[in-house]
Amino acid sequence: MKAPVRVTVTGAAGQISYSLLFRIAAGDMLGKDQPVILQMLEITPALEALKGVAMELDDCAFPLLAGMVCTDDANVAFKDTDYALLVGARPRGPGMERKDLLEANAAIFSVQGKAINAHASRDIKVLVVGNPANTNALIAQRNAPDINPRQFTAMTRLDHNRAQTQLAQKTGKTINDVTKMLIWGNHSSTQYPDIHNTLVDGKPAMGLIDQAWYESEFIPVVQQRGAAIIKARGASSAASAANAAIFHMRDWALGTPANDWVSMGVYSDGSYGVDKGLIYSFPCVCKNGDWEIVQGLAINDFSQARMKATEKELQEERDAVKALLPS
Ligand code: NAX
Repeated sequence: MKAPVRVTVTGAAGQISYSLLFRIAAGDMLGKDQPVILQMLEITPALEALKGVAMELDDCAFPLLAGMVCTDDANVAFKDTDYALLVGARPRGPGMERKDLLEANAAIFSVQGKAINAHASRDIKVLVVGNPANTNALIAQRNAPDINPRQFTAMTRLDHNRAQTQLAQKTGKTINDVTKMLIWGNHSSTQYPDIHNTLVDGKPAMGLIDQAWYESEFIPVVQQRGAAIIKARGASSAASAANAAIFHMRDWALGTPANDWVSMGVYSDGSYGVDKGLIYSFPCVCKNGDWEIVQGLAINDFSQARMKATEKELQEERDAVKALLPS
C-alpha cells in the first residue's frame, strides 16, 4: 500500500461534500491503492454538522481512510496538503449584487490562497468548485505567489459531462461513444459548449445533428442545466457536481484516456488568443500529474464569437475584484 496523501475539502459539511468526501475515501479519485487523510474545513457554526459527517465517514470503515482533521482554521486545513478541493463558497443572498457576491468570495478565497501558499505541499493540485469558480480560482492563485499558477484550476467538468450526455442521447449512442467534448470559458451561462471537434462513434458530431438543434437546444440546455436541476430538485446539483470533481482530479492526477481530452478551467497562457492569466476552460490532456492545453483546433467565426463573450465575462469578473488581487 502507498503512503497516505492529504486531501483538503472546504465546505465539508455542505451538500456537495456529503457525496464527495465518501467517494474520495472510497478510492474513486486517486485509486484503490491510495490511502488518504481528509482535512475538512468549515466555518465555525457548521463544525457540529461536520462532526456528524466525520462520524459517518468513520462508520463506513473505509480501508483507504488513514485519518481525518475537522477544523475551522484554514492554516490547519491546508497543512502539508497534496490535493485541495475548494467547495465552500458564499452563496448569493437576497438583494446581493453580482459585485457583492464576487467581493464576498474574494475575501474567502484570498484567505485560503494565502494559507495554501504558507502551508501546503509545493506540488499541491487545487480544484475550485465554489462559485464563481473561475474567478475564485484566480483569487486563490494570485494569493499564493510561491505556488506555480498552473496548480490552480476551476471546475467545468460538470458542464462537460452534461454536454456529453445530451449529445449521446440525441444521437442514440452511449456516453462511451462521445469523445473530444469541449467547454470553453467560464463556468456560468456564458460558457461555450463546442462540438465542432467532437466525435460520436468516431464520426464528426456536426455531421450527425443540425445547426438549429445545436444553437437553439443543445447550447442553452447545457448552459442552463444547473438552473433546470434546481427547478426540478429544489436544490442545486450535488452528487453530479461531486462526481465531476472526482473525475477532474482523477484525470489530472492519473491521466486522461488516449485519443480524448477533458475540459478544465486552467491558467491561460494566451492559447487561442485568450487573455493570459485568466482561469479559462480549455481542452486539456493530462499526463504524469500535469495538464497541457490541446493546440491547433480550428475555430470558426461562430465559435470565436462565443469564446470571446465568455472571456469578456471573466475579464469583467477579474476587474470587479481587482482591488483585492495582489499585483
Ligand atoms: P452548500 O451551501 O450545501 O455547502 C457549502 C458549505 O460551505 C456550507 O457548509 C458552508 O458552511 C461552507 N462554507 C462557506 N464559507 C466557507 C469558508 N469560508 N470556509 C469553509 N467552508 C465554508 O453548497 P453546495 O451545494 O455544497 O455547493 C458549494 C458550491 O459549489 C457553491 O458555491 C455552488 O454554487 C458551487 N457549485 C459549483 C459547480 C461547478 O460546476 N463548478 C456545480 C455545483 C455547484 O453549484
